[in-house]
Amino acid sequence: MPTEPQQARTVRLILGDQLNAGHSWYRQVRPDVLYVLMEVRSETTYARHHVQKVLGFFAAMRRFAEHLRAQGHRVLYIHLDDPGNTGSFAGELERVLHRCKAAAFAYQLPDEWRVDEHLRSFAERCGLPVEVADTEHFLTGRTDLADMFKGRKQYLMERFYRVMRQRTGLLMDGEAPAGGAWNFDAENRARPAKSHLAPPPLLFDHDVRGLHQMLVKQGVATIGQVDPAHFIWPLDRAESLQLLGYFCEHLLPRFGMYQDALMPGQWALYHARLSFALNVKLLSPLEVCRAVEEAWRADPERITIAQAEGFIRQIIGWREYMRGIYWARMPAFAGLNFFDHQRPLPAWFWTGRTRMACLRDAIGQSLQHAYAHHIQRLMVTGNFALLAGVHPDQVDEWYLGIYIDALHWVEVTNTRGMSQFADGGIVGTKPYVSSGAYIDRMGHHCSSCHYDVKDRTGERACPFNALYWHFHARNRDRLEGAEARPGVLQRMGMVYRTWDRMDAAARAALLAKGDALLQHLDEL
Ligand code: FAD
Ligand code: DLZ
Ligand code: SF4
Repeated sequence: MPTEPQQARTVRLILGDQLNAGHSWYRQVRPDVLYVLMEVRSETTYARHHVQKVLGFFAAMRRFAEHLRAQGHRVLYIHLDDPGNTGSFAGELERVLHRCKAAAFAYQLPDEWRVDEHLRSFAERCGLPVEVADTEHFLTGRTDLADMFKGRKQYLMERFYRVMRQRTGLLMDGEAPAGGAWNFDAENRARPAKSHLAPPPLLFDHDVRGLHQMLVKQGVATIGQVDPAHFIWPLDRAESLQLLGYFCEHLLPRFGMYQDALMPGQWALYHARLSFALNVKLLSPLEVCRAVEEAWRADPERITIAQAEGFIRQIIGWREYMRGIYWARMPAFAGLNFFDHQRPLPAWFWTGRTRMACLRDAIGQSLQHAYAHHIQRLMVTGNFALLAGVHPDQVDEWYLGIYIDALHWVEVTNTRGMSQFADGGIVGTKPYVSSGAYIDRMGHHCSSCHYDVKDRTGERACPFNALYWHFHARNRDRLEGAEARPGVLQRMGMVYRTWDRMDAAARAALLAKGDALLQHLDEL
């Protein structure tokens, strides 16, 4: 332990994703309370994280500790390389409580099931009175979604979202949705011209070389690249607010319109890149949505309702909804494998070395920046992994490690649920899969790809094409059969009608091509 023993009546633990300066804990400076933040080995090893993710968490935690100290709070910060660091939350807590002769222990509800279990079991055996506080971050409680849909088969996101709009008053004109509709998705999702250039992403410029050296010295195994002299992610609240301001000013005007676009080399397009700041709670979801609503109300000509609504839906809709699914369905959710997929992830997911231009770009930038935008995650990497029949454990492992914003509650629900349909239709009503035509329609990778997006079975045929049909053919029983939910069945009908109308030779050629691709996934 780094400092002299500090006696404290109460020890309050702050986890790495609980950097919420607005929490009621900090309203009063209390000399009898010691706040503890800890860098521990268990958190650097539960997934093979991107190096920028570990740097981002540790650097933001360190800044938060400084912020609390500057406010007059007593803070103990445990570094990963402190002598005797036991490497786990429970191990360090035991030492701290003992050294401080603490009379009580408090923590905020963790967002991850794994950490929740770990701390609950520690709390039960620590022999002290324990207080568990809310994080005061989310707009819904852990069980709100489950309560709302009690007795129903499906959790309908659109219904949940409307309730959230009413509850928060966001984009509401009295009882009615602003602009006369709840959802303006139909106006979104355009393809930019090939020459279109989005404003450059706002990058910070932190020198985290000392921290990086420490990780290397400690042998923390990571993936991805970093320039530690110029670390780009926001590390405190002021920077997070700056990123939010930049988004509202420069990106929001076209956010919805180009939300699904895929542009070679433009790694963030009109996306906010606020997920890290939100997930570690440097920003609150409500303040982000309010800023966006304010920007729209101030200049509705430049920022149309479709842009603001499209963005706010992601946060008070999808983000809260995924959290609700997580707490309704964990721990079983993390083991679901509806299609019984068993293949390993192609090795090039870890290097980006593939001839498929869309995947090379999405994976390459993920390794370079610890970030890909939603449609790359869903319709490029996720789409490919699902069509290729990769085991969802391997898909989850990749997504949980590679993104700076990856925390289990929002990673597993998006990956196993929305993207891999391994939940059989809890999150979505049909698998998010597409052939190459969709990727071509939404962007400009295909024209410079080794493969031909228009070809389905030739030597250079775009692999997405045959794999798309192979996926539907091999999973027909599951998708149409008794196991499938009614909503799934309805939505799959059109695909199977098209398949059935193809002549037998075309179907056979697609299946043969699909088989061949599946046998050589590593060579694509
Ligand atoms: P923007 O596109 O600008 O959206 C704004 C905000 O909306 C995001 O910051 C995020 O907080 C929220 N949001 C948007 N879509 C979702 C969604 N589907 N679920 C939850 N919140 C959403 N998001 C994570 O935060 N962590 C993850 O580990 C994660 N893993 C994903 C894995 C897969 C396979 C997929 C398909 C999506 C995943 N997402 C995850 C959701 C989404 O892709 C990211 O939140 C988004 O790309 C973050 O970038 P951004 O801040 O620029 O988002
Ligand atoms: C992601 C992460 C990492 C890499 N390291 C730490 C850490 O050392 N200490 C810590 O408190 N939190 C860390 N985190 C975040 C946690 O793994 C975890 O995801 C959340 O705290 C769960 O709510
Ligand atoms: Fe991706 Fe296929 Fe287009 Fe190549 S041709 S960029 S693999 S969709």
